[in-house]
Amino acid sequence: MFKTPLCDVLGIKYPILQGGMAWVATAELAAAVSNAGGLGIIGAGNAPGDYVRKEIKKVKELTDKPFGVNIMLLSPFVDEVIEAVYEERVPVITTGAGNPGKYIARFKEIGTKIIPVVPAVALAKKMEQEGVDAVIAEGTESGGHVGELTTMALVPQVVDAVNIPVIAAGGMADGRGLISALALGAVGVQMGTVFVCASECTAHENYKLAIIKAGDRGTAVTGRVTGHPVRILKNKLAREFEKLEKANAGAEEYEKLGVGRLKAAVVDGDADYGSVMAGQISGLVKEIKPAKDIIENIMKEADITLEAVRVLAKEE
Ligand code: TUI
Repeated sequence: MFKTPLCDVLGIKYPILQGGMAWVATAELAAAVSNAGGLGIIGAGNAPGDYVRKEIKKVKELTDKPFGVNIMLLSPFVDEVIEAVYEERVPVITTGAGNPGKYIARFKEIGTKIIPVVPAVALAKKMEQEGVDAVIAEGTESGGHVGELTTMALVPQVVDAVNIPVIAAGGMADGRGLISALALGAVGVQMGTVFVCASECTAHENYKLAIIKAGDRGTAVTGRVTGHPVRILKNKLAREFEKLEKANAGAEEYEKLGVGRLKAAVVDGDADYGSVMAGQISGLVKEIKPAKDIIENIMKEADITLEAVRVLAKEE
């Protein structure tokens, strides 16, 4: 098993971050991933500051390893979440769905590592200028809120554009994915979908089973017209979104259809009319197992893949 420079930057054993998925990435999952040698991340999503503070305290009880909090910048509670994360001296912050520029200086003062998700080169360069520690280049293969570029196209372009560590995300769930990310110049990966199916993940079993049942064409991107495109598993809700699209509906109608749907999927297990956010790699996720097994399998397979690539690319 190997490590990369990212492991030293974050104080972790393996170069694997767990995506900070709203409702899904609770303290239990984050602690399990951190205890297994990756970086577990609590997803603040749209939760209020007090909820996030409690989750942070819970993680601190469950692990003595580094962990992170993902701040979803579209949240109405973003300022109180920032406050909670600051006061609790969370070691690593990732951000999603926007530009975290105005928060960076304050976190740098206290040594918090700040790692924004970027969907394009321009934002990556801007973030580097503002002093972030690394960026996560997330391709459109991801679940949830997505950009336009694929991981394959985005990661090497971001790697060439910045001089800070780049973490690849989107479309990876195993050791082959990890090695391909390193080949593109990334120093690690962030994976989400595969960790939904960790035993320690508190998401409803129906959510996990829907991912396990999904094949390669099992996801669709909804709500492009709203400016917040979201990848979910194809289900009855996805078909309703599709109808809105065909009817040229306005952003308000998407909003109305989507409100509360992620919680319905994750907490109540409504896999039909819930928003089952998941990535295109869902077809590769076949079982529910402990986070430690997921991570160790990825690392073992990565070693095997490296060797296989060497054999395949042997000089004549
Ligand atoms: O954030 C995510 N994935 C998410 S957030 C989320 S909660 C949500 N629910 C409904 C609608 C919207 C959000 C579910 N999944 N991934 C990271 C990510 N960030 N993907 C894309 C971006 C992004 C997009 C634009 C980051 C920055 C950005 O910049 C805009 C700007 O201001 O420059």
